[in-house]
Amino acid sequence: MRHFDLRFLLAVPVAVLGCGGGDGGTTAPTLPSAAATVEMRNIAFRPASISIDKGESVRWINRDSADHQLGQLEGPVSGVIESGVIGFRTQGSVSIRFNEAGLYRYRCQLHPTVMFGTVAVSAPPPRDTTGGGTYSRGP
Ligand SMILES: [Cu+2]
Repeated sequence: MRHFDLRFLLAVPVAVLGCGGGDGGTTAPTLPSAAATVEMRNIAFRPASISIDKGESVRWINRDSADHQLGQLEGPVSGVIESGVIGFRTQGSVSIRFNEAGLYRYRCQLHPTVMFGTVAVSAPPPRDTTGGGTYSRGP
């Protein structure tokens, strides 16, 4: 499985990440557990729309009988997902972490007119720092 951090993805040339070619390195990357999984089935993303919290990851896995490839990502942080072809024979998968809240649209590069979806990334509610919900006014 390949993993992309969206912020990192945009900070470096995507071509460099795109030709990594697997996790053959000596240090295994620690991947955050995916908050949501999107299956690719019957030339569609299922579910086509998902919601996660900011900082969480989405994992796309190919359970189809055709190859797919994540392409353009449109949203608060836009970019090209160099997922490469996500092969169905190996049930390939790609994971992306979303560090900015907002609505992202994406599509399959191989089936761009029929295969698309959205990821809604919500920011966590502000933490209550008043200590139990009480507060005091200043003078
Ligand atoms: Cu596709």
